[in-house]
Amino acid sequence: MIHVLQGDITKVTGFGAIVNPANNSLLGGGGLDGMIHRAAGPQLKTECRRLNGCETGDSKLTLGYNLPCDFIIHSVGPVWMGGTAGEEELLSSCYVSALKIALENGIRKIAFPSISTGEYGYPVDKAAKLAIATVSDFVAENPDAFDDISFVVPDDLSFNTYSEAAKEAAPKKSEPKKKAEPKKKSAKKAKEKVADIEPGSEDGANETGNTDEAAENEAVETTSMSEVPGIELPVPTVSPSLPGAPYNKYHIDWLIDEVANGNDHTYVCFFLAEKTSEYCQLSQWYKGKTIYINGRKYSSAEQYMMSEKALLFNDFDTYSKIMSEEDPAICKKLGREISNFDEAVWRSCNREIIFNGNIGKFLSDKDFADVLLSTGDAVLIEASPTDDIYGAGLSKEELLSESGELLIPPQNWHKEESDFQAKNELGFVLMAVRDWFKDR
Ligand code: AR6
Repeated sequence: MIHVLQGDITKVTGFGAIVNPANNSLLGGGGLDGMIHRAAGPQLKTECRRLNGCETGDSKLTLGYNLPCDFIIHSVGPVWMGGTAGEEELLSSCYVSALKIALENGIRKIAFPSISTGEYGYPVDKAAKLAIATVSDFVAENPDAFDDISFVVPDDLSFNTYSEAAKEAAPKKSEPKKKAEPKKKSAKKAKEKVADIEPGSEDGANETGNTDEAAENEAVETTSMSEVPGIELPVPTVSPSLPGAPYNKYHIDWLIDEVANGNDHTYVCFFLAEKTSEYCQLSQWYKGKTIYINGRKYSSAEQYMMSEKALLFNDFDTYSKIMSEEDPAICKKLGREISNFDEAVWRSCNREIIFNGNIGKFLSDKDFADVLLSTGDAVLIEASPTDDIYGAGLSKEELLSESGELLIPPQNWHKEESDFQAKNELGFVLMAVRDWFKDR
């Protein structure tokens, strides 16, 4: 379960998340932080800008972008001041907060660096003992939550120091088992990981592991086989890309080509907070009349979307919480807590789900449909300065006047890989929904 590897953490494969030893701004820096930002690409900084920094001892989550992992957990360690400024509590809190985030997001394999022992000057031997003890305690309290927690360190000295600390912390064979016996499902998973996974081995990394833990998992496997409940639904894999599907008709490249080819368009910008505009009804968070889809009632398109997101990953507990929650902001938050969540699967399905939800929304209520149809052939741009959404890849300055009013496009549309958010998924999908209504 707990391993120490020697190598470059930006290159390890097989982990759901790596941890970045960041600073309070979360906007990148020197050391490993800088390396992680360079390897992940500029979209990481764009996402980090929206996080409003991070307190020392705390952690925040982003996507992994070009790194081989799905997520990055950014954790801000303390600067070593001699040990009397609460450094121990703060460093321990980095590991706990990072593991909590992993737990909440169903991330089962995490690679940690040695937080604070570079630029921040924390002595490696003290940091290693504390890191291993903190992680071991957290794992003991959450025995089913993780498959692999590895410390990835670059040099011999830290490899030996962490390996020694891991050996000292490992339970002796004669000690009684601390762990409550887990349910069969997780016991099986644990065994698979022990048998199959050698993170970092492609990079020729050294590895040392807690083999008592492996023996314990084997034992649990054989004793709890008979507790298997009924069927288990498969978690979906990425669905095929369907370029002909109606919801894929409009996208940023289409818009850029239209402008380049001189095809004229008018534009409608919408966002929820602009209550004086009837277009605020196009927002997913708008709560108007009840929406009916397949015999179920929803109070907003967001509630439909988040409930489908939970169903996609067979998380029925979160599904029922979302279905009994009227506040779209809380629905969205619950949607971030779905277990077994896989970003790539979600990205491959969410346009279809937004499309279906909005067909349902506009079929449920004529006022909604009239507002959508009143936009004619305009290009629809979701632009919500209060949520940092600036439409199809616009910067804040391009979309907001100095007095805070929305400016009407077109400006320079930026590609997805630019520094600006360039998705406008809702705007483009709503255009496809509008086509569907027009064709009826
Ligand atoms: N893989 C694994 N570990 C590495 C790698 C690598 N590729 N490269 C370095 N390390 P540091 P801090 C080790 O300084 O002390 C930044 O400017 C390195 O040997 O990156 O928490 C931030 O923006 C060291 O043991 O992080 C902050 O301002 C450990 O990673 C500040 O540094 C952490 O070194 C954070 O300082």
